[in-house]
Amino acid sequence: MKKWIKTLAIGLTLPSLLLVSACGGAAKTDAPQGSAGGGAAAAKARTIKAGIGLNEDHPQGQGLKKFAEIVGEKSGGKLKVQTFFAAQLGDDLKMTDALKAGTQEITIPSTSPLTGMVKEFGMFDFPFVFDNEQEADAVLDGPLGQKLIDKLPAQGLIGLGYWENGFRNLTNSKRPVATVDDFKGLKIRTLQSKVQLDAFSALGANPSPMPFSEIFTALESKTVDGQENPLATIESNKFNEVQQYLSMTNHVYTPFVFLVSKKFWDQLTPDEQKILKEAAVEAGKFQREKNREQNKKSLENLKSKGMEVNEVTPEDRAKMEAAVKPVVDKFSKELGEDLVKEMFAEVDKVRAK
Ligand code: TK8
Repeated sequence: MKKWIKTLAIGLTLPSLLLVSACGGAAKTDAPQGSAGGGAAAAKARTIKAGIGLNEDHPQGQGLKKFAEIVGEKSGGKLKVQTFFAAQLGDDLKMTDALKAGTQEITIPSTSPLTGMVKEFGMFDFPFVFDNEQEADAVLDGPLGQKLIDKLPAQGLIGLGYWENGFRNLTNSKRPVATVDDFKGLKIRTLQSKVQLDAFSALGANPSPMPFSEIFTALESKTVDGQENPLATIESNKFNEVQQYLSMTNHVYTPFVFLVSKKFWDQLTPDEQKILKEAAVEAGKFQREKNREQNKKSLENLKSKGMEVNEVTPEDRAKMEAAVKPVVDKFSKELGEDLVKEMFAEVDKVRAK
């Protein structure tokens, strides 16, 4: 039985953390097989650091807590998930890099900032691909979603499935945005993704990519005029306090991808891997439901908090779609036309039902 260094999860300095990871990944103990929780076994529980960018009360935070609960139950306390919220461990990219280094075990970023590692995730930044969550679920939980997950191990990452960030809507402090012309000159914070950058430029806006945790300050200081995120995120991060206008553009559906450090994953037994996989899938179903419920509530809450909400007519949505089509065509070639075709074919299958 491999001898494992037992580490204190709190208070380790980086050098000693690197020492641990150099010795073969995250701290691992050989808790006696089949031991129930409590007593010596609990003291030997392996701690798994899981961090996300959104708040504890956001559906992503609720999903992570559900994941931790399921893992604790299924492992009889031998696997203990330590949860960190609101970018306490850094933004999506920083946490993903920590997984690759083996100094953090789990994070659940949006796919967009990962396009520097798996460029094909950029397809999920194409505007107006999905009309509803059912179409998104079919693509993400189907063969195409798996093909992109299969590209993660080469990046030192294991993907256990997709959770839901959701349909993104534009907020800004200048004016209602209902037509393509209304985007003109607006400084909009975007995700760190070339597709998003080009799409907002094509709409006439001035895109400014930045990590999520910098958005509120950028809006408050008017460094940018607006941002775009799902309604639950807009509410739970209080963007309504610094944004007057909410446009129901629903312009992109962004997934979250559930990531595990490959350095850590490869140290786990098959049973432990099975527990994490099952828990990620079960908590993912819970999280999607919570997200959909919350988005409905958040729209009403944001209105009651004083945001001026405007819809986008189908005609104006069609004009926005036409404006970004050259961007979709350009990146379809760059990302792989076969994969893009497969995504649209999956969507058509759902629509044909
Ligand atoms: C949170 C981010 C956020 C995303 C963004 O970590 O950056 O705007 O929508 O949900 O992943």
